[in-house]
Amino acid sequence: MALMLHSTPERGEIWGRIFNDADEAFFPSEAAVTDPTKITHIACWNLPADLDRYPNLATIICVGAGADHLRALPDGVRLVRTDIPSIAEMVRDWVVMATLALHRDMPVYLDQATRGLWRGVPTRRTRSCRVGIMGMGRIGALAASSLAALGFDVAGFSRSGHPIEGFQIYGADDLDAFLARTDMLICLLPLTDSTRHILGDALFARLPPNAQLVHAGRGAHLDMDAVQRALNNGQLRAAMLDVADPEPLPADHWVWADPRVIITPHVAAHTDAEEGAQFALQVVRAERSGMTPPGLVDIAKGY
Ligand code: NDP
Ligand code: OXD
Repeated sequence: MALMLHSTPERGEIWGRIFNDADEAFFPSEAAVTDPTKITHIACWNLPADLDRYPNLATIICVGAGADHLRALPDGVRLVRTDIPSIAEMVRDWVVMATLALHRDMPVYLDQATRGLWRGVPTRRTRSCRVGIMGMGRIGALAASSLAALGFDVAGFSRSGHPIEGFQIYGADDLDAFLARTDMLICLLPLTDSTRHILGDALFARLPPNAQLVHAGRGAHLDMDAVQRALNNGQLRAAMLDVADPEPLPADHWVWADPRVIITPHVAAHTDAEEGAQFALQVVRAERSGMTPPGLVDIAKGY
């Protein structure tokens, strides 16, 4: 087995050291591969241009936690997403920051700051805010615990509705009930055929008026025009987004000028190079011993 990394030279150097220490075959770039038949694993965010070059390719390892953009692979090639604690922890941190920022009216204060306006709005306790997390996987469950520890009234929504101790979990059939009790909607879903554009008019209309949106999933979960409509008709009070449609967001997009939206440029998490390499090593070794690799994507489910 041999792994090729399709990334930056800096990451190639770090991965090279870790694979070398572990005595596993490693190529830091496409240019370093002289015999493509050796390559069984490719680790990347975006696929190399010509996968046909690698006739013995068995597994693509996405270096991020969401692998939606890599699902169309040649028959028989497996897809693994990087499932490491630091990614989940970084997104959890961003979500806690965003939830507190909206709960404590930061969009209002950031806007007032541009006009030198010193004026307070009423402050509410966290326990009066019903948080609803769409996507109670690795990241959603971690965010739920942290927000609950801050006093927020947290519930979750997942495809299966499988129970998570300490939280009321709504399943796919209970979306209406979940939305009706949600003042602060947090989206941490994977992007699949069933979740594309889920954050649209129909969903916003089922939230209580003046709800708020925190979104760190994928840009294509959003119908951006519907977000603007919901802000204008009072369905949404404010939103904090880490992802957008499209990315990068054009400089003349309405979002930049709207004080009700705070946006960061898809930075909730970055994959630590060392942890990413250690994870890829685990994948290679699990597959060599005939075990299911960690982070294996179920292509039929879409995540
Ligand atoms: P997981 O696969 O661990 O969890 C996904 C969750 O979503 C599960 O609870 C799953 O339900 C639920 N789900 C999937 N489809 C549906 C659906 N149609 N309806 C309702 N619930 C659904 O993913 P992670 O927690 O690791 O990551 C979630 C996403 O976060 C990633 O896919 C990526 O898009 C995004 N992300 C963003 C980052 C950023 O920097 N902004 C960084 C990392 C990730 P069930 O439990 O029943 O399977
Ligand atoms: C990821 C991301 O999926 O950075 O890890 O979005």
